[in-house]
Amino acid sequence: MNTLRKRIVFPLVVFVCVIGLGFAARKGARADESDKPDVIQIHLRDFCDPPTFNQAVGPGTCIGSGLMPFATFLAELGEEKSVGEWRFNPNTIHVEEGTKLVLVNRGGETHTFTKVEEFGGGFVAPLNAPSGNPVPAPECAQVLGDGSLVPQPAGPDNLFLEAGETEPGPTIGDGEKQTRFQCCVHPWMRLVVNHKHEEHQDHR
Ligand SMILES: [Cu+2]
Repeated sequence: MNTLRKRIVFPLVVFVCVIGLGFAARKGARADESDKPDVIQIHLRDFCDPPTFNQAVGPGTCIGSGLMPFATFLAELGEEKSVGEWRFNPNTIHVEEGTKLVLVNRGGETHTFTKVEEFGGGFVAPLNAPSGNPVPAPECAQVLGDGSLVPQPAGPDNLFLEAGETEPGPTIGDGEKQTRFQCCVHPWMRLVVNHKHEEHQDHR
């Protein structure tokens, strides 16, 4: 019995140890390549309450388990020019060129992740003025002759993420000091990407 156990257990222990060592070695090698992660997740967040949002804006506007009623959302927007629960998290990052962003919509609404030259309003007029962004960013919306706004088509620099969706985002390119991204629905949802390489050059 004892011998049988040795025959089975000992090789098993050796096998597990070898696998473990292999794992550790691979991890070490990866850590040596770069001490910075080259992929950063950006969470797109909101806290919309489905019944009140869907009643006010339209069916399907909000899904999930958020708890902020539409009236509270509007009240906070009016007072603060933003609603804290609606945000990109993080909202500022310092990264090396070549860093890939991965976008995760953790909220209940659709958000866009749009690269803009300058921050501005989005394509939902009723959210632009109260948030202090009366002029839409051209990357977000086209302004028609009658003043109405038309969303710009989706593309690699203008990603639309539905609730719960995860998508690969842009890769941070070179030659720029800073890149700005915003949501074209909720224009106070913003991300500033500072490029490390360029930053060092500035301080010389
Ligand atoms: Cu949004």
